[in-house]
Amino acid sequence: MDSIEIAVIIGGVILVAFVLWYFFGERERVAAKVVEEGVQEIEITVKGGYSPDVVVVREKTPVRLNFYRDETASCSEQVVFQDFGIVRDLPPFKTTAVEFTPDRPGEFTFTCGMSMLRGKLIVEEL
Ligand SMILES: [Cu+2]
Repeated sequence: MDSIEIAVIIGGVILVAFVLWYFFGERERVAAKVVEEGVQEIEITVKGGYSPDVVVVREKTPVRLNFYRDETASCSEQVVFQDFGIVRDLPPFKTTAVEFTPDRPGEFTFTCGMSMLRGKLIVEEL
């Protein structure tokens, strides 16, 4: 085997690993990114569920969750953060920002208006 063959084999292995990860890998637990003004921001797609459905943020730091509702199914027309007293309408095919500052660490569920779709907000201690 010369080095080109080895490189091709290694490339193939990496490609297969990527495809397996892409289609079957765990995709939960996405940490929000901290943008300039110190806001933790993340995009969440709403389509028969929330993607990602586990979002990790830090406490006592403003959070902006941008929900993009990619459907008209009435199930997802509201998002509810019961622990934080937040209810928001999500117009279809639009991004709706939900902003608040988590005041305590813990795991908090967010749901649609009927509690059918579920996601989890993990608030980590500072
Ligand atoms: Cu629902």
